[in-house]
Amino acid sequence: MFVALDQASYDEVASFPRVKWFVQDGGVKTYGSRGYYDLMHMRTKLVLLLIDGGVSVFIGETDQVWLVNPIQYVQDKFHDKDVIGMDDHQFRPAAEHRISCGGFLFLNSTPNTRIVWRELLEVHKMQMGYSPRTAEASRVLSTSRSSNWGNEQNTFSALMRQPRVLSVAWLNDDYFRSGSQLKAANFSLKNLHMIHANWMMGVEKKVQYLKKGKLWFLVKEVCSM
Ligand SMILES: [Mn+2]
Repeated sequence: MFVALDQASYDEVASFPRVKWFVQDGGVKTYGSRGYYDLMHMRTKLVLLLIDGGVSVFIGETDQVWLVNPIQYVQDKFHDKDVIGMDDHQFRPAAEHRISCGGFLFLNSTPNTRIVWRELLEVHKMQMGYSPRTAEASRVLSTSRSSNWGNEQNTFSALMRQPRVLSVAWLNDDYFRSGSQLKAANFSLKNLHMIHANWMMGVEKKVQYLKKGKLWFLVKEVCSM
C-alpha cells in the first residue's frame, strides 16, 4: 500500500492500493521539523492499526532502491521473529547500540510486537507534546533538543533494547545499507540488496547520489508506475 503525500504521487501509483495523506497546512516536512515528526506520528498510528488487525507490516520509503525483494528475503530467513530491523548508523556498532531505521522495518503482527508498538505510540505522544509525560516515558525519552527531538526510531530502538518480550533480528549490513554508504568514496554495489538514500536532505541530493552510485533506473518513457 502506498501512502501518498501529494496529488502527483497519488496519481503516479494509481495501479497500487493507495491512500491520500495530504496535510492541509502544507507546512515544512524537512527532517527535524514538527511537520516531519507529525507525519512520523501518523505513520506510527497507522502501523498500530494494521498490526492490531493481524496484518504484518513492512515499512518502506520511496527514497530506497531495492535490488532484491526484501519481503521474500525476510519471510524466508526470519519468519519466526517479531521484528526485523536494519541498522541506521554510518559505521557498524555493537548490537546493543544499534538504531533501527524507522523507514525500513519489518513488523510481524505478533502479541509482542503489538505491545511494544503501542508503547512506542504512547511515548511518542509525550515526546511530541500531545500528552503529558509520565516518569516511565521520561526514562525512555532523550532529553536532547537537537534535530532528533521527535525521532520515533530512536525511541523504538530504546524500547527494543529493553530486556524483555521482543524477538529481534538485524539485517546484514553488507546487503542492506544506509545512505551514509552512498557518500563513501569506496562505495560499491557488491552484495547490495537495498540502499536507503537517507543521511541526505532533499530530493535533488538523493537523486544526485543515486545517479553517482549507478542506482538510478527511472526513465520516464520506459519505466512508469
Ligand atoms: Mn527515507
